[in-house]
Formats: sequence, C-alpha cells, structure tokens
Amino acid sequence: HAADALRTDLMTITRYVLNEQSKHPESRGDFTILLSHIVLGCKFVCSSVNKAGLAKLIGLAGETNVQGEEQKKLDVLSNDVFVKALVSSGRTCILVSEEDEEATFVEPALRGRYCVVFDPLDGSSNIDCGVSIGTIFGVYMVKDFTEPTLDQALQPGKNMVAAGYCMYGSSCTLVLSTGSGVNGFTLDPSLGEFILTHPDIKIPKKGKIYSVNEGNAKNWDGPTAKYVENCKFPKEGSSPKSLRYIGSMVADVHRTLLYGGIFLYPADKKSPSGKLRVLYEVFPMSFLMEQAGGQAFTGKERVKTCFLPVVV
Ligand code: P6P
Repeated sequence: HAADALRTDLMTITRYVLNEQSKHPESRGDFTILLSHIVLGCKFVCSSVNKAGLAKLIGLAGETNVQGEEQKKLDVLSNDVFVKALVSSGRTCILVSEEDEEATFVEPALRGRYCVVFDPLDGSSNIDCGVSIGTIFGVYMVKDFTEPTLDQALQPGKNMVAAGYCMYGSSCTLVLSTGSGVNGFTLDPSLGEFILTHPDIKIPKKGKIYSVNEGNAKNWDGPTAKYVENCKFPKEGSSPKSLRYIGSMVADVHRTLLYGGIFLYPADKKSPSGKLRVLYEVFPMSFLMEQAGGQAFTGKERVKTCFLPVVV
C-alpha cells in the first residue's frame, strides 16, 4: 500500500512550489508563475537535446557567443526558448544570458519583479558526444522594476532568492533551491511532469572524489597544486581520492552534491580571473551548494558575499 501511495501521491515541482508559497501568505504567487515558465523552458530543451542526434540540431550555428565560443544550434535554440518563456511569464524585468552580449530589458507591459541570470546550455562543447549538459539559472528580486537598470542584475550572490539547474543526461533532472534546502525533480516523460525524486539533498560530509581539469596543472598556483597533490598522495593512513571530471559544470556539480567531494576550477596563469562565469555559473551553484550543507569559496573568501567582478 505504501508503494501505491507513493506512486499515486505525486509531488510535482509545481505542487512543491505551491506548498512553499502557502508558507508565505503575503506571496502573490509570482515566483510560482516564474518557475512554471522556467520549467517549460527546461522541458523544451530536454526534448530538443534528446532529439538532437536525429534532428541534426547538432553542429555549429556559425555564430559565436560573447565568450567567443562557437555557438551550436542547440545553444541558440535553448537561449531563444528561455528568453521567450521568461519574457512571456510577465514576472521578469531583466534577463542576463551567457549567449547574449547585452542584457534583455523586458518591455514595460510584461515587466515583473524578478531578474533571471542564466546559462541556457552549459557544457555545450559536450553536445556532440552525448555527455550530460545543462541549464543553470539564478533569480534576483528587483525592488523598483518600473525602470530596470543593469546594476540591478549585477548583485552579489547573497542577494539571490533562488537558483537551480536542469541536467539533460540519462534522465532530465531539475535541482532547485528557493532558500529552504535543495530538492531534485526528475522529468517523467509519460506525464510531462517533474516529480520529486531527491527530497532535501544534503552533500555527504566526507567525499572521496575531487573534480578538476588536471590538464591545467602546469598553470596552477602553489596552494592549488599542493591541494591536488594531497588528493593524490595523502598523508600516511589515508586513501587517495578519485578524480572525476566531465567538463560540464552541471554534471560535475550534480555528482558532487550527491556523492560528496570537491569541484574546483581555480584561477591560474592562463585564466587569471578564473574561467567560470560568476553571475550564471558560480553564484547559482554556490547558492545550491550552501543550501545543501556544502561550501563555496573563491580561494580567498566565501563566494556568496562577493560583489562582481570576482576571481573564482
Ligand atoms: P574546461 C563549459 O564550457 C564550462 O563553462 C563548464 O560547464 C565546465 O565546468 C568548464 O567550462 C569546463 O572547462 O576548461 O575544463 O574545458
């Protein structure tokens, strides 16, 4: 009977957020509506990623994004889908996307109180080989959204009110925090619903895995090199850690959240300001990591207390 109860009492992401909303009577449901549009974008991208091989969506779109990376068709499609979904939600005023050189300022008639910063398809260099990729997003509140300005998007990570990612892999998993812990939802394609599968995610206290691009070792500074060396050649009586590195932040962070350990992309001689994008990679993932009982540092200080620009 318990199994039947579990099967029929489906906790969908919409129901979960509505439950959260009911804890805040003053809430007008704006976030619930915003989230439903983010979920729509994730479902669309999931479907497109799954069909990519068949639909010939794979391959360069011929343009390059602001980071100088060649844009693949799925990048372009994913960005278009999220921008349209977020604008049409009527709950956003500024959108900052890794794929767009300029921020999107929503037209007055559709403006709402949220600013969403996002990477629509992070890890896209892995698309062609079928490795997990993902969407990363962070949400800020904007007090006066009647005339939004860019500085309202460039807020410190500690001001973020929600963050999440959707990983497109062997299953489509959306991991979300609105500030009261972290929950994971897996898409049931037969229902078209994200079902709660990973309630109250807490990162294991001890982890046996370190995750870093060892190919950058010759550029690391002393403390980084020493730390990684210790992972491989620990003091007497300890076992070496295992190296797992996919090169897709969503996949590497998701594994770290569930299995424990450390993910790091240190600044180095090649990338003195670090490589990861602070606004829509580092801040959202740091929000989630701390909400799951983990920590997130720049190497000098806690990420969330940083203002932009910050070296990670
Ligand atoms: P590297 C993807 O482009 C990305 O921004 C993250 O998803 C990933 O963690 C990192 O870059 C991988 O960088 O230099 O190891 O290939």
